[in-house]
Amino acid sequence: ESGEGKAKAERMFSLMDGFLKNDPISLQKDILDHVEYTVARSRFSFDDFEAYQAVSHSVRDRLIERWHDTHAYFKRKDPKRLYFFSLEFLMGRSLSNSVINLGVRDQYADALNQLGFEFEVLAEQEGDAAQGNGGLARLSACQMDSLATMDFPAWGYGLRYQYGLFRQVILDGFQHEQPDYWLNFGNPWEIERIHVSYAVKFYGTVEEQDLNGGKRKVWVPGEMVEAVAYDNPIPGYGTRNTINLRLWAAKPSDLYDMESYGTGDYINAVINRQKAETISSVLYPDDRSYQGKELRLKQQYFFVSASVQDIIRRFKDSLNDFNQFPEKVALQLNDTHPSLAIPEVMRVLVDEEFLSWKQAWDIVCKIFSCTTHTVVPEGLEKIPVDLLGSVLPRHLQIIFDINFSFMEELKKHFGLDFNRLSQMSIVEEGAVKSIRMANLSIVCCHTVNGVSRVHLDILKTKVFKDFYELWPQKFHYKTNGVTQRRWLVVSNPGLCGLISKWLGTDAWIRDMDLLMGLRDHAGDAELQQEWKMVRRINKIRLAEFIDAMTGMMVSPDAMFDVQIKRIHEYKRQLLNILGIIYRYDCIKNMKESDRRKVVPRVCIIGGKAAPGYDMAKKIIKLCHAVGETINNDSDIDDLLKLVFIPDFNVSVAELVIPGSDLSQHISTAGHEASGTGSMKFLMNGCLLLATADGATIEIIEEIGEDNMFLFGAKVHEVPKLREKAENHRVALQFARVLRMVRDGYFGYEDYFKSLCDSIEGGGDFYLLGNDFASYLEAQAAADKAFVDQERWTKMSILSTAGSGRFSSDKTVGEYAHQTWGIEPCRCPF
Ligand code: GPQ
Repeated sequence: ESGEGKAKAERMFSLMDGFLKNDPISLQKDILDHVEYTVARSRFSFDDFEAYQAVSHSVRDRLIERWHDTHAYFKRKDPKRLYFFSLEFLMGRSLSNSVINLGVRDQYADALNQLGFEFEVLAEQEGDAAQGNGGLARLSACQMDSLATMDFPAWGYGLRYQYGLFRQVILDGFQHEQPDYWLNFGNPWEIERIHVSYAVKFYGTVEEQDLNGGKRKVWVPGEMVEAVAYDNPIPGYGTRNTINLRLWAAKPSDLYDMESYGTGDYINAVINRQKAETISSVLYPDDRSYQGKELRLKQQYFFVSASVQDIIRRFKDSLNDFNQFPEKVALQLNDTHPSLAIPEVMRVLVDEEFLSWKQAWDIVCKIFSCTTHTVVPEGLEKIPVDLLGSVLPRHLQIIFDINFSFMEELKKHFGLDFNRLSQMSIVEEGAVKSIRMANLSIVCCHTVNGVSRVHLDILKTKVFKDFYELWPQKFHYKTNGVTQRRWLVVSNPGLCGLISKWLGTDAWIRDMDLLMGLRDHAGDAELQQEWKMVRRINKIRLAEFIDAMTGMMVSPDAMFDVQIKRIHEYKRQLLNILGIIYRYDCIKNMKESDRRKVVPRVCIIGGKAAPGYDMAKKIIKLCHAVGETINNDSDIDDLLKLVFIPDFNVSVAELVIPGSDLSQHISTAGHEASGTGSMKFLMNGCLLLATADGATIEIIEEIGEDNMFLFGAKVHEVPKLREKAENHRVALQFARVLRMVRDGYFGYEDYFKSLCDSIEGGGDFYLLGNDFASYLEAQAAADKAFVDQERWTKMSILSTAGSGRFSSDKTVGEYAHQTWGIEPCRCPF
C-alpha cells in the first residue's frame, strides 16, 4: 500500500475500539445503545419485542465484522467459489442460531439477565423467515449453515420475497391462507446494499448487428427492472467464517424513465413503475406443481440474471480471462427453478463478452451442476415456448441452438431413433410446445445429483433412463442431510448437554460421526434415566404449546406420535388418519379390562396444503372432523387424542421434534426423493415409523431394522401392485374405517366423498389399502415397545447415535469434493 493509504488506515484503526467485545458489560452497553439509537426507544422503558430488536442488532454488528473479514480474506486468496442458486431458502428464525454459531449464547443470556430479560423469551419474539415451501427450501438453509461451518468459499443467491409462505389459519376445520407480510416487523438480519444493483431486462426483440465482419445478436428489451441486493450473513459454527446469502429485490429501474412522462400522465407513469416490484413480491406456495405462469418465469430469470451479473463482475475484478472462469466458479442449481442461468451465461459470454459459441459452451459445460428433488416426471418444469419467446426472446434462441447441437449429437449416438429423440429433446412438441427445463439442465450440467441412493436408482431406471444410457458418468447422488446446529443445538439444548456430557466433548457439533460413541452407553441405566428426563421436559413443553395453540390438554405420559410435513397424497397423511380411526374404533369396542392395556396416544399432525390442492385441503378437514369426534368422546378420555397443529413452520418444528416419541414418514415407496424430516427426528432420539422409501432406506442401514417400525410395500413391489387391482391385499379393517367416513360418522360425508373415492378400488394409486394391514402391525409393534420404557429409551439413544451420517456437513463435504471442486478457505481469527 502507498504511504498515504497506510497512514489513513492506521488512523482509522486507532479510532476503532477493536472488535466488539462479548463480556456481559460490553454486551449490555451495546444492547442499550441499540435500544436508544436503532430502535429509538428509551433505555429506561422498552418491551420484549424492542429488546429482541436491540439484541438482534447487536448480534448483527458482530456478524458484519466477521462477514467483512471473511470476504476480505476470500478476496485476497481468490479461491474457486461455489455459487448456490435456489429460488427458496427456508431460514426460520435467526437469533438463537446466530448467537450459538458465534459462540456467544451464554454471554448474551447473562447480559440479558442482568438487564432483567430472559434470552429465550426474546428469541420467541422473532417471526419466521418463510422464503420457501418445504423440504427443498429447508435443505438449502441447512446446506448454507454447513457451507459456512466447513469454511467453504460459497455464496447463496435467491429472491427476497415480500410475502413469504402463507400463514395457515384453520376455521371450522378448514384451511385458510393469510398473506405473510413478514417485513412489516423489520428484518435485522439483512443488510440492504443500495449500491449493489443490476438492471434486468425482459421482453422486446433480438436484432442482428454487424460486428468485425460477423454478426452479433443484440437484445433490445421492452422492460427493465432493477435488482437490489440484500445480504444475509450466515455464520459458521466454531469458525470466524461468515458467508453471504444474497437475495434480490425488484425495484423500478431509472434507466426505464427515459421515455416516461412524455404523455404528461405523471401519476400513471409512477404507478406503472411501481409494478416492477411485484416480481419479488410473492413466493409461489405450490410445492412441486408447475403452473406455467408468466410471473413465476420472470421471478426465475430476475434472480438468475442479477446473480450472473454479480458473479461476472466479481470474476472480472480479479481476472479477465474467461478461460479461467471454470477454475474460479462452480454454479449449483437447486432443482430446475434456476436453470435459466444456463442460457443466461451463454448469452452474456457470447453477446456481451464476445466469446465464440464454442468457447462459451465449453465454459458452461464445466461450471454447472444441479440437484433434482423429485421422482415424478409430471412434476418437472415445462415452460411454454410462446411464453418464453415473449419474455426472454434471446434465451429461447439460445435454447433452440443448444438443442440443435444436442439432437445432432444424439443422432450420431443412437441413429435416427425418433422416439428417443423426441423424448430426450429439450423442446417438447405437442399441443403446447414447451421447453423441458430438466432436459436443459441434464444436457448442460456436468453432474446431475439425486438426493438419496434409491432416488438415483429411480432417476437412472425411470425418469431419466435415456439420459443415463447416454451419459452414465453424469449421474450421482448425495444423500441429504440436516444441520445439527439448528436441529439439536438450538432446538434441544437439554439433549445437547447430555450428549456432550456422555461423550466427554462437544466436538460432535462439528463432527457428527462422534455421536456413534453413544452406542457404548445405550444400555447404561444412568444415561437412560437422564435421557428420559430430558425427553420428558421436552414433552411437557410441547404439551404446553398444544394447550396454547388449540386449548387441548394432553398428558405427557402418553406416546406422542407425530406427522409434520407438507400435506400431499403421496405422503399419506390420510393413511395416518385412517389408522387413528381404526384405533378409536377398537377402543370403543373394547372390554373394560382390555382398555387398561391400551397405550395412551396423542396423535399430532401438522402441515400446509397448497392453496389450490383440493385433496390436500380435504385431508386437513378430515383430520379436524375426526379429532372433533374422538377428542369429545368421553368413552375415550386420555387413551387417544388427535391434535392438528396449525401453521406448521420451522420454529414450530423446532419445538415439536424434540418432544416427539414416534414420528411417521409413510410415503408410498418410490415417491419421497429423500425426506429430511426423518433425520431431524432421528437426531432428537425419536423413533421412526416408516416405509422403506428415500433416505429411510439408508437410515435403516445405519440404525438397523429393529430400531424402528417399518412397514409397507417396497419400492420394487409398487409398480406390480399398481398394475392389477387383484394384487392388492386390501385389509378388511380398511374397508371398515372408510365406511365410517363415507357414512358420515364424522360428518361432511359429501365433502369427503371424492377423498374416499380416490383410495378405493383400482384407483388407489398410493396403495393405502394395500399397506393398511402392515401399517397397523407396525403401530401395534410401536405400542408394545413403548410399554417397555427401558427398551424404548435404548432404541431412542441408538437413534441419535446413528444419526451422524445425516448431517448436512457430510452432504456438503461430498458435493464440495465430488461435484464442485472447491476447498475450504478458513479466515484466521
Ligand atoms: N421437495 Cl420437487 C420439495 O420440498 N419441494 C419440491 O418442489 C420438490 C421436492 C423435497 C422432496 O420431496 C423431499 O423428498 C426431499 O427430501 C427434499 O425436497 C430435499 O431434497
